[in-house]
Amino acid sequence: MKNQFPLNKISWLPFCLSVAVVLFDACSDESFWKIEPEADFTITWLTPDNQAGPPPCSATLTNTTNTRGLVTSYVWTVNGVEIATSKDANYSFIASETYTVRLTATNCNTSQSKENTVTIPEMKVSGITISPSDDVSVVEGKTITLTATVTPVDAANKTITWDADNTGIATVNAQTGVVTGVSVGTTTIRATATDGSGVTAGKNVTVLKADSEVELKGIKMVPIKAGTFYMGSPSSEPERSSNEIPQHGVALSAFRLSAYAITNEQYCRFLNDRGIDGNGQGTVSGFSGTHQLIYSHNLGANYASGQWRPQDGYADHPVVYVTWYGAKAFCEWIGGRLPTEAEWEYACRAGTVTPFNTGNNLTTSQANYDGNYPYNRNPNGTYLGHTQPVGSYAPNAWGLYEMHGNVREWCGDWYSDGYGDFPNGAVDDPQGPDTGVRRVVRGGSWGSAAGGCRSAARAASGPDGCSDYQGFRLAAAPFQLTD
Ligand SMILES: [Ca+2]
Repeated sequence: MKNQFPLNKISWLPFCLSVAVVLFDACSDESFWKIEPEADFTITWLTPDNQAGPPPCSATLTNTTNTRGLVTSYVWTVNGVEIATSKDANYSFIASETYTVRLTATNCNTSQSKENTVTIPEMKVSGITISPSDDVSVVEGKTITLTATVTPVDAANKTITWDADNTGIATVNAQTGVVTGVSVGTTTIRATATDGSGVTAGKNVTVLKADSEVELKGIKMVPIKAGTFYMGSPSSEPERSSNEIPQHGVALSAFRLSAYAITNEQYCRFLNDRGIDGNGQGTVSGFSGTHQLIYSHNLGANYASGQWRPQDGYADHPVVYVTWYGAKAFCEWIGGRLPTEAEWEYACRAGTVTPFNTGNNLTTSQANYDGNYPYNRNPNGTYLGHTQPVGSYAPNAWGLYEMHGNVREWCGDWYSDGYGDFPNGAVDDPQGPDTGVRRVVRGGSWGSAAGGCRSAARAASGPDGCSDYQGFRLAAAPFQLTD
């Protein structure tokens, strides 16, 4: 084409200015600013599987816009709110919802945008913890409630469902976690999250046979759970004694305790099995020589014709005239031991903190003691003057009978006016003093005033001592399937 601009002096100046503008203002030339093909970006999730996870979920937003053209600015928005003006960006999505992520690239007066939607899923359960944390046992026909705690606490759906591995052994309510023992055995009870996370946790539950699996060679034993309590009496307790202080915290391991005091019939089985003759003497482990175990008595056991027999009509009464040595020897013969003083008080209280496990008073319809001496100016009751059959009175909350009254009961510990060498703080499984003269007896008897039957009331007797108001009950290790 012929040049239409004459190269004269007049036309040179505007021409040069025009060239200068073209050279230094890229926006005037489409070939510079065109962004091809379009604004674009990728999202990289900072999760192990590079998938959008539960909140907070972080991502790197990487700009992939074709930058062949000259881009003058980038603007990132999430749900319309600007989050960055850099080429690339990072963002943390903090809610379970759908977000719109938008990148706008601008050159001069032209903008191009790219939009992506991302959905952040709900926070799911990542762990389940079942309590109680220890292995659990339940007696046939009885129930125990399991509870499940899920993590994280922010999980959108914390609902779990329960199921049992073997419903012939135990069933469980799918919603409440209440387990019912069906038949003897062990099965796994599971808690499973219902949010699709697949998280599950299991707990072994052992079902015990009612009144027989937990028993020890024919003696009904009550499983006592591990726990803590305050031993001794508070200063506000009427008729308390100075040997019940200081009140102190005690933590105990699980054990078993016989539901009743050992009876004449049970004790005679031991005497005859051991071949103890009419002098009532025998050996006791840990002590040299022979010791008096028992004396014949008209409320207890009698020796005649080469056999020990309960007094007629007293087979199911607590054995009496039994010494501490005799009580210890029986417990070892049958595979158990005497309770410690702390175990005895813990079991007597059965979770109560009142003077009696019946509350603030003990009536003679609740226990066998001398009703002429009621507690704390309450009305008089009856006085029966001798033992009653075991199980004559209602049990405490843990199923133990006649912890108060009937016969007072030997414990394994030596007695001291304080609680031995107990520190002021809480103590674990205390065993009492290392040495002493007398052994602890607890719970009062048919001959006691009500105040002497209190849960905290302490008495003592020489290990050779015996009387018609003194017996014992059996303690043993926690239930094991190998028993
Ligand atoms: Ca008793």
